[in-house]
Amino acid sequence: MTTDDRPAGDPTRQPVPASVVARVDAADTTLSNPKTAVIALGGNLGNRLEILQSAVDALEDTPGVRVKAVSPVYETEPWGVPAGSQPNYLNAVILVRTTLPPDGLLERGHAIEEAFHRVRDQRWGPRTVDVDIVAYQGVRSDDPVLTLPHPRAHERAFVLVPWHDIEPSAELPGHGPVAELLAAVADQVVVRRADLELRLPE
Ligand code: PH2
Ligand code: MG
Ligand code: MG
Repeated sequence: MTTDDRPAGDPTRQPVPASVVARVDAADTTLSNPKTAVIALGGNLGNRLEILQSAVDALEDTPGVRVKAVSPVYETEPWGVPAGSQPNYLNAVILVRTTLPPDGLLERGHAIEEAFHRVRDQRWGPRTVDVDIVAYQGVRSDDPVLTLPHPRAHERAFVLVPWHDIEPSAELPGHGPVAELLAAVADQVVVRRADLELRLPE
């Protein structure tokens, strides 16, 4: 990059410190090098479909995020909690291309959850919307704030089934092809709701 766009004789021309040049160059590289991320959406309170669609739209409205694919919508039995203790979920998976780093994408997901008054008073409690980063390119990280890929994605039909619909060749880093993981979750109840559809934003 150039350090200053003013001509050489211009008295207002300033040298730009090398550290600043390096930072701007790094940002340039990220901007021209978007990554693919897989995001799982789910909710079991309120107008579930409308809220999922609003979450999709809010992600699309995020600078540096483009929604590339939305899966069919599934009605799913709550996983990880006693049967009958919570309403059923609607779940879907979307693919995005993004220039945001994983933590930036996570932050945006949390902001969307907050916009829908998601309450976090109980682990796996009922919620209006949950925005989970399932995978971010091939990244593997055991950071407890954002573990990648999502540590429970491989055992959840409500993630694997819709993901497989929109990316049949998908691989879950560390676990292998999604198509092969499906067999192990075949006992979980996920029902495709052909009458409910998410729109891919324009
Ligand atoms: N999310 C959970 C816990 N259990 N069950 C279903 N069916 N769908 C979910 O999205 C879900 C869940 C925690 O994030
Ligand atoms: Mg979750
Ligand atoms: Mg979550």
